[in-house]
Amino acid sequence: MSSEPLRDRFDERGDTDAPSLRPLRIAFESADPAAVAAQPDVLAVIGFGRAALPDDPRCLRVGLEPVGAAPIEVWRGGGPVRTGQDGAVRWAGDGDYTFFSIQMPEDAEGGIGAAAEQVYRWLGEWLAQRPLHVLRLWNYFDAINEGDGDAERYRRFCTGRVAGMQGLFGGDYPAATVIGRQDGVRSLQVYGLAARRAGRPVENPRQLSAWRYPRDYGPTAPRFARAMRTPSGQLLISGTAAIVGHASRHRDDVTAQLDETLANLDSVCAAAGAATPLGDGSVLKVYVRRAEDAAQVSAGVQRHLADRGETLVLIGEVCRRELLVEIDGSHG
Ligand code: 3EB
Repeated sequence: MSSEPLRDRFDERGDTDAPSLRPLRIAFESADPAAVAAQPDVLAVIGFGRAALPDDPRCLRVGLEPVGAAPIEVWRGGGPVRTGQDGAVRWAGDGDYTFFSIQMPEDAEGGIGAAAEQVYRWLGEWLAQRPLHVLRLWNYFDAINEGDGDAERYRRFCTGRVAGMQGLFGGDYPAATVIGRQDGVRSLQVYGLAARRAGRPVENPRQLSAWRYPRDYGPTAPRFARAMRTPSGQLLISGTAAIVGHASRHRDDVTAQLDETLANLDSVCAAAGAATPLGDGSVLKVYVRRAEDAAQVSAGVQRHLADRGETLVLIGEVCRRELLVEIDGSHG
């Protein structure tokens, strides 16, 4: 057990008029995870599929299969980084930014809903002790579309998440991703980025805000912002798919879904007032439901980015069965 020094606790709370933080550096790197984790400015090393990672609060293996050789995702702060574990929460922070993660096995009783509730309750308790503002959350679990109607695992996850969140974020939800793994491991993985100052949530004018989704999509609407502008001006973009308004578009047509997804990404960048279009300075994760779509989707994304930016393609299941592709990432 460890905790932040008092100096950090009494640091100013998020104040958008105050000078901004330095940007977090996010990149995909092809390097030995242990060597990277040993570098003093590294906040997070995220590996995918069968990656072997050191047992360290900065390191997290996500059981999503990469397409082709998988790089690691590396976050670098201003260093030096301190690490610790408080109960179920593992963290690494440099005073400006904190990477945190929680993994929770789904026990037989409550399953995914109870796991989500518990994880978000723990997260809330941990945050209550710290002057941190959550900017971004990722949620990964197995078999997201299993179960019919309101019994679908994603819908049960959404209900448990809201129960556990309680008043956690007020109305300013972090940007988020929820993607299903295909690894058969019944364990919920939640990780995120918090900062010493608050960010500014951004909505997408092409999409209904998720917390306003109608009942058709489940008893508990998901609560997340379409993107978060960080205190340094970077844009952290939520999982984005071929949804316009609240409706899924282009059923059974992965090419058209990709184009709609890219239009949504461009739209959220514009809404955030991004200085440059998607491309330079973009680091994107592309989730495809079917491995056979990977090459075509990857090529389509590269074309849209004019071969700039960095992309990683992963096999992942989107929370609505008809959706074949989703993209998240950072810009700037
Ligand atoms: C969507 O736009 C697609 O439940 O937190 C994307 C990002 C999606 C986050 C969440 C769900 C979530 O509704 C799915």
